[in-house]
Amino acid sequence: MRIGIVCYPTFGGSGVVATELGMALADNGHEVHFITYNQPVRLDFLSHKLHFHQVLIEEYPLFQYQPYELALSSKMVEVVKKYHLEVLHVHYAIPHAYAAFMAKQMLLEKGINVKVVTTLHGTDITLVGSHPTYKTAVEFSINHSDVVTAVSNNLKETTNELFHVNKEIRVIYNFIDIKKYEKAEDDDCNRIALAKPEERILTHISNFRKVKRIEDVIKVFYEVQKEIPSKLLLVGEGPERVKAENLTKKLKIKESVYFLGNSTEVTKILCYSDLFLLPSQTESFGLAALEAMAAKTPVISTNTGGLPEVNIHGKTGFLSNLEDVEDMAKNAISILKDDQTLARFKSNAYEHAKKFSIQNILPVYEEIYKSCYKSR
Ligand code: GMT
Repeated sequence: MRIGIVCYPTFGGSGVVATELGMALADNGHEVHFITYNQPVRLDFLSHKLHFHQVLIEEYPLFQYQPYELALSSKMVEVVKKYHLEVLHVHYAIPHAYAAFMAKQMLLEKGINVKVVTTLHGTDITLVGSHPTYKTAVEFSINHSDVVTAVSNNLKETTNELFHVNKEIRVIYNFIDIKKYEKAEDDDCNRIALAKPEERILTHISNFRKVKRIEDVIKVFYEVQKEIPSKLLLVGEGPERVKAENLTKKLKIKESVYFLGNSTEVTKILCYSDLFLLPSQTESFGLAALEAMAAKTPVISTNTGGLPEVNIHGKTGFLSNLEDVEDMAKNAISILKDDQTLARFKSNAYEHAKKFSIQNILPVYEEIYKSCYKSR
């Protein structure tokens, strides 16, 4: 099929999922067209099956805010017409679902019936989408999508609680390509550069926004390193980074914490890791936790949002109440304290991650696209 994918091209989970999905669809013989303002960070190659169309914004002094939705919907119309796309799959409702609705209307006027699939990712519903500023338009665009999917049962329930949704939301879990993690382990998993052999490595990866509670990551690590020699790797960039750095200075653990910035080499970093920390205020799914598990890294997380659907308490890691740093630290120590326990959790995490393999998820999206195509 010929599919357009609209997403944020950044390191955020929704962009990563959209990009990995697009690449897997192209591998499976579909023609995929990414439509966004930059080449997605994980899109490392283009081919005759994998295209990228940049949405350019014309700056004009009258505009205090540049009208991205207008430029995006015009680009969608152009690409659908030129490449005869059958489906537009938009990731993250704001403003992609709204722009897709506009594109669809413009195309209908020309006798072209493109179908719109909207995937809800989390903050487009929980933190941003339900805000009165956006709520009306988000609800409208969800209700006018041909198919709506959510990345966890929890996100589906939350969407139904916060909005008047008049259609069934299908839950399709996020996924990983397990082979990439196996390859990283074979290739370059050389942890010696980061920690001494007797030290454990704890990792956190995120966009360093408030919702991630980076200070809790540092506080948990602070408790752990008192009992177990260890290092903390912090991957990502964002507004909370400076606060995090200051806290490491205050707690006098600066030398044991490495801020690695944004990275496209997440699989390599994860293969060094013994434990992943995700104490978020909420996560619709927690793709970073799943990626960690695919790299045989157990997870200490909160029990908020969709996290209990990904991290299984006592098996792949542990879940704690929000802000309960003490419990998280206690659980972390219980996993890291001896090699046997750590090996058991690592193996459980990996086995559980396999259930979210792209091989299981891709056919579900393909079936949705096909049903859209048939109903044109
Ligand atoms: O976590 C973020 O702030 C980024 C955000 C995004 O839209 O890229 O992530 C959301 O979508 C991911 C992919 O579906 C989920 O794994 C994350 O849990 C979700 N983030 C939140 O719900 C806070």
